[in-house]
Amino acid sequence: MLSPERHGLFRVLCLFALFEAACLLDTGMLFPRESSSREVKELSGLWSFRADKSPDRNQGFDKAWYKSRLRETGPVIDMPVPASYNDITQDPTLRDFIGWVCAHYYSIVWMNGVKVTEHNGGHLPFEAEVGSLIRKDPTQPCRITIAVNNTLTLETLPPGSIQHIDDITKYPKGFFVQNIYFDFFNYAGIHRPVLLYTTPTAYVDDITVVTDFLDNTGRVNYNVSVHGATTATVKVTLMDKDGHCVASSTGPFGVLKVVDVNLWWPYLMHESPGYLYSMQVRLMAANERSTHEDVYTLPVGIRTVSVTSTQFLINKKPFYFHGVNKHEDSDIRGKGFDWPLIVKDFNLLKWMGANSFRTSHYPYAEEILQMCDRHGIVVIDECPGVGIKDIRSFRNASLNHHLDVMDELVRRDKNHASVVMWSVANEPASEMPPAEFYFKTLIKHTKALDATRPVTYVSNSHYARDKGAPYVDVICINSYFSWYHDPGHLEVIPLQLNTQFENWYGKYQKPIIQSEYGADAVPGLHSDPPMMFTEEYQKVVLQSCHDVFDQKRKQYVIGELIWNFADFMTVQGITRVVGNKKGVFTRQRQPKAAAFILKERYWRLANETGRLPPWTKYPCSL
Ligand code: BDP
Repeated sequence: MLSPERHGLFRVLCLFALFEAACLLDTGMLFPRESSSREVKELSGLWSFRADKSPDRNQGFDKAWYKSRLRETGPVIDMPVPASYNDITQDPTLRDFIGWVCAHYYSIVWMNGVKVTEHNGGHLPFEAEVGSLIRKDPTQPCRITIAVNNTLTLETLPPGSIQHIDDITKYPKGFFVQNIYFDFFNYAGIHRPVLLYTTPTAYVDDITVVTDFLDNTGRVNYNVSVHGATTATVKVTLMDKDGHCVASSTGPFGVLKVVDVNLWWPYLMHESPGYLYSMQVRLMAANERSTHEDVYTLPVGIRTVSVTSTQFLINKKPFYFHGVNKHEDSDIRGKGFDWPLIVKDFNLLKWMGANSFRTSHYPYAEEILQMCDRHGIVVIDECPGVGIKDIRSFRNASLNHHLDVMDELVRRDKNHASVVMWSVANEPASEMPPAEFYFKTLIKHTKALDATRPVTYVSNSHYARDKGAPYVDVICINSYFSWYHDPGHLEVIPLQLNTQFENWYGKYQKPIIQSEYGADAVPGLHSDPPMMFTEEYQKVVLQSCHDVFDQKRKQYVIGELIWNFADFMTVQGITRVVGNKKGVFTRQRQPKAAAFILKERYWRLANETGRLPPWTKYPCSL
C-alpha cells in the first residue's frame, strides 16, 4: 500500500453500530453458522460514511475519527452495506475515489475506538475476537469504524500503481491516476456481509475434509482443530439429506465410511446433482474452570477429482466444462453482495445448461460457492492474481503476498465440493524471466496446501514462451481471434484456434481448457454481414470457435468457458462502451442473441453424455 501522506490520497471512514474483524493464518475460517452453541448477527444495513476532503487528506487519522461517532466528526452520508460506494451517489469524485474507505483493499477496523485488526487484500474474509471490547460496558452501544484503502501497488494483488502528473499547464495541482493492468472497474467498499458471531470459549476452530470412494462406499477423511481447550472430546456424525445418520466417529481426526454413498455430481451429469451430506461436529471441552459444548455443521459433498493427459475426471468419469467466466458486478451495487442477483445468475446458468464457471479474476463470496455446492455447478477458483505485468511484481514481496493469499483462499474454500481446481493467476506476463521461479514456487506451494485438486493459471494465447506452463496440471488459454488480432476477419478463427491447440498440446501434453473467448456486442446493434460490436458478429465468433472445440474435445480439449457471462463495468477507455460488452447477457441479465447459441450448444453437449434422465433431455424448459 502506498502511504497516503506521500501520495496525497483521500480518506474515508465508515462507521456504524457494532463489530468486525482480521485474521491470522494459524486459525480457521469456517463460515459463521448458527447452531445450538453459536449465534450469528448480520450487520448489513445503512452505515454512516464520510470522505476525508481535507487538503492533506489525512484529517480522519489526525483527528482520530474512529474515536467518536462519525457524524460527530463532520457531515456523513448513508451507505448501504454490503455495496461498492462508487455508483451509489451522483458524485464523480466518489465514483473514481482512490484512498481510504471500507473493506477492499486494505482495511483497519476499530471497535469503540480501539483498533482490533488490519487486513491486507480484498475478496477474502478476515475476523477478530472482539468479546472483551463488546462486554466492557454492556449498557453502551458498540461502535465499529472501518477505514479501507483501495490503493493498488506493485505488491498488491491485483497490482497497480499511482502516477502523479505535475505539469500544471495541463493538469490541476495534485493530479494523479491509478494505473491498473486488469479489465474491470476497481470497485471498493464493504462488498460482503459483516457478521458478528459467538462461540463458546472452547470451540471448533477449523475442519478439513477430503473425500473419496471405492465401489459403493464413500470415505470422508476429516480433521478437526479445536481452540481454547486443554482437554476435548470430538464426536462427528454424518447425516444424509433426510437427516439420517449414515456414519459417525469420535476423535479430532478419522474416516467416516458411507455405505451406498450418494456421490456429489455436477449439474447435468447426474439426475440428482449437488448431493450434500451434513457433517455435525460436536465438541465437549473442559478447562480448569468449566465445561463447554460447541456444535458446528459442515455441508460435505463426496466426490473425487483427477486429471490425465487428455481428460478431467470427476468421480472417475470424464467431465467437460461447458460454462462461463463471471464477475461480481451489477448496476448500482458494483461488487456488493446481493442475493436477488446471485439467485438470478444461478437461474440463468441453469437455463443455458452451463455446468461450470471460473471465478475470474478473484475469489467470489463464499455464499456463491455454497450455492455451487448445492446446485452442482463446478468452480475453477481463481485468486486475485490478475494483471501481473510489471517485472517488479515478480519480486519476493509480491510472491510472498501471493503465497499468503493462496493460504487464505485454500483455507476458506478447501471444503467446497464444487471447487475442483485452483487458478493462481490470470494472464501474467509469464514470458518474463522471473516468471518461472515465481510460478514454480506458487504452484508447488498451492499443491502442498491441497494435494487433492489440480492447479492451473490462465495464459494468453499470445504469450509464446509461457514459463509457468510446465508446472500446471491443466493448461487454460484465453484467445480473441478476429477481435484483438485480425479484427473483422472471422475467416481466420478456425485456422488460428486449431493451430493454438496443436501448439500447446504438442508442447505440454496436458489437457486444455479454452478459458476465455468471445467478442463485444452492444445489445440491439445489428448488421448482416456481421460487423464488430453487433450481436451477429458475437454469434459468429462463438460458432466458429465451437466448430473447432467439437473437433478437439474428442482429443484433449476438456472445456470451454465463454468470456463473459454478463456485461460488466471497466475503467473508461476508447475500447470500452460504458464497460466491457462481451457478455452473452446484458449487465441487467437480459439475453443477447449469443445466449441462445450457447443454450442450444450446452444442452446438446450435456445430452451427448447420455447420463441424463428423460426429463432433462434437450429441449426442455426448466
Ligand atoms: C482477457 C482478460 C479479461 C478481459 C478480456 C477482454 O483476461 O479480463 O476482460 O481479455 O479484453 O484477456 O475482454
